[in-house]
Amino acid sequence: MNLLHLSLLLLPLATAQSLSDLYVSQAPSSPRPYVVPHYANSHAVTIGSQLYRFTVTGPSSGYAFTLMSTNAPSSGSLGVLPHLHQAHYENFFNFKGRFQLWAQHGDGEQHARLLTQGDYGSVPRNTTHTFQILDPDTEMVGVISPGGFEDLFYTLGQNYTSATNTPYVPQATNDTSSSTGPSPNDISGLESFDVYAQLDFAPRRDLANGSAPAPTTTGWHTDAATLGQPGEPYFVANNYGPKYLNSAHGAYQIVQPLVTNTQSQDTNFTLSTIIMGRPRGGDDSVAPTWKAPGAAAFEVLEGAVMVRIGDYPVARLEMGDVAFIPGEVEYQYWTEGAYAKVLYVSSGKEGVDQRLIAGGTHWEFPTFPRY
Ligand code: KMP
Ligand code: CU
Repeated sequence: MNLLHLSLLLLPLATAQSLSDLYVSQAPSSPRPYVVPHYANSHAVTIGSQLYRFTVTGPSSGYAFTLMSTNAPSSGSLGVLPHLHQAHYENFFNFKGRFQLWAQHGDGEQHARLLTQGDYGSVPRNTTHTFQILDPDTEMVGVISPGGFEDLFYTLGQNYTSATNTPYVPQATNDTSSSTGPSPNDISGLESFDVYAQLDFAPRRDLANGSAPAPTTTGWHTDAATLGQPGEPYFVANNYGPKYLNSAHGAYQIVQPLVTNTQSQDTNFTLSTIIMGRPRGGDDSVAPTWKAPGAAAFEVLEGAVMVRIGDYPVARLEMGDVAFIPGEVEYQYWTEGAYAKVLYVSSGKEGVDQRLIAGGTHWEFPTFPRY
């Protein structure tokens, strides 16, 4: 056999991508397909008792968005002093546990909600906000657009790695009164990181049934929610938001938009949850192939999700695992279980969520039909 024949034989082996190349323990330094398992060290830093991990970063997404999580014990004080961002849109999603979120509305009133698992709070640019962690095993998932805001946390925090991948470090706290984040003086010096301290904001404590002000028509965890006006903060309780059923791609999918291009305006991203059922076609069925100009990512919230990205082999993601898909890369996703749910974020206007909504119908339930 001559050299040419030998190299033709070896070529497929040399270019085949392996699952171990897809799986990373931290976000890469430039966009490429990857999967980060839940609680991977992923550039983790601690700020006081809070542990921050960054599964999608500015560099890994081409500065489209940051996807991060904050694991922390309950605290008797605010997780950070009140502040706003002029350039970044912040999204607070409750992955588990409980936290409270405050945001200043343009109507002059301060809005506060107690968020439990699956609840969402939207904090557009120039909106004063703060939060407090309230349960022992709480995980906030943050989506921040555009990407790159994590530089703030790298600067404020202490680098952290763990051999056990514990969610956060168990530590006795005898000082429950101190704020975890920067002091009033220090937070006022963070404007170069797009943090503008708003120390006159006094978080209200008069919540009733998890909400302040008291609801007029749309109660928290009692009535259907709508998304907010552009530029205004709003909250969507788990499964109380708008829903669309799509059955055009071999499986039932229920999309619940949390942010559409109407809300994100020129920060230009969309955020949704997607519930999916098992493909209906049995063995013959092939999950649809998606491709979009913008980067996308999803984090598994419930069940297990199979994903094939580009030329990589199929990966199986469980709760808390994150997949990142660069723009213009083909991918497929489906579940082998009966019911799975993901938090899906897309840069631009042509994400899978928007396409499933466009091809779907209004729907009232977080469950799909029986047949
Ligand atoms: C100091 C800060 C911020 C902070 C923590 C600090 C900040 C900010 C957030 C934040 C936390 C979780 C999220 C999203 C944002 O935390 O500005 O999911 O926005 O110690 O300035
Ligand atoms: Cu903030």
